[in-house]
Amino acid sequence: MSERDQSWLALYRLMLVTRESDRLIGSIDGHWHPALGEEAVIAGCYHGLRADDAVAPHYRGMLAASYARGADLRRLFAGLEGKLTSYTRGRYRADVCGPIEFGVIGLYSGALGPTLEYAAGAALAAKLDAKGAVAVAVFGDGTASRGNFHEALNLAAVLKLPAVFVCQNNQFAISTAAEREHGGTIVDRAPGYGIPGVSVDGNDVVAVSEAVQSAVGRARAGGGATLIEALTYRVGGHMSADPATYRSSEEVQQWARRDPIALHEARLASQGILDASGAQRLRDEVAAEVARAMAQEQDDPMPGAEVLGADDVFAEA
Ligand SMILES: Cc1ncc(C[n+]2csc(CCOP(=O)(O)OP(=O)(O)O)c2C)c(N)n1
Repeated sequence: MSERDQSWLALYRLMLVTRESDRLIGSIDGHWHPALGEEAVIAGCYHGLRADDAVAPHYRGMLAASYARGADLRRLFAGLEGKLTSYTRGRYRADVCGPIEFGVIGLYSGALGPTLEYAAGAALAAKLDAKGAVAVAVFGDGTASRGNFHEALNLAAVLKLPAVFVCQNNQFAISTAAEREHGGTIVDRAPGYGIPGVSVDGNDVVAVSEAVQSAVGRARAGGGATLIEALTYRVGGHMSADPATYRSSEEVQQWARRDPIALHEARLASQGILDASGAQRLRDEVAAEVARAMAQEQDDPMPGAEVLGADDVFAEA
């Protein structure tokens, strides 16, 4: 199988893990933030990076990003419930904070925006290290209206940092539609910083992956930062318990018809890479993997007071 075909299959699998985890968690947790319809942006951003690259994922997709970086699904699920077996030993939520040992930067304060600046900092560290590592920051369209966006992109442009900024534009910030969030488009801001801006179909996983990989290659080669806007749509609610009555069902249906997983399945089939029965096999395999991880985590213990009060949350100076 060619390298391209392997990569397309890996993208497909990652989208399936994202959706199946979402489905299972969302069925028991009304506060979960599902990424239904946005899987192509998530898979396309985190596939194909180096182990020494840093990522600062959008919170909607944090768990899948952590998985893509090599984190264990059972331990990630344990992090949703504050279990001892989670990466932070029950001391931070895995839905907003991925494991730093896999180069995943989290929303440590819970505020949206600072992760763009953390990513710029990681890119500066990578530049000083001079080993070709990059930082990829992914953020929502609502987050792009925060001042952090400007500060991070300005710094990355001025210092020619190896950074890739990807707007996971799902066209909503909770109940506020994109046209009431910001004027113009996100990508049109790139020339203002003197960096390239790339607009991509966020429901086409191959298009997203190619755009990210091209920007990553440019950053590795010393070419500096890129801003990518991946336009998609949040088919689910802001949270799994959100009925999302602030938009028409016609609009939702229109986007649901461009389902990123179905689109990629059709491509894999038409290129002779994976037929319908192969796709079903992979779906079953992923569903079993996700269900097994969730079942195993249910038996994991909670941390005791000695763990919750421990001071190993600080790095050695
Ligand atoms: C600084 C800050 N303001 C407000 C919030 C509350 N909040 C949580 S999610 C969210 C919507 C963010 O929209 P967007 O960046 O487009 O991401 P999406 O939820 O659409 O994926 C808001 C306002 C927050 N976490 N941080």
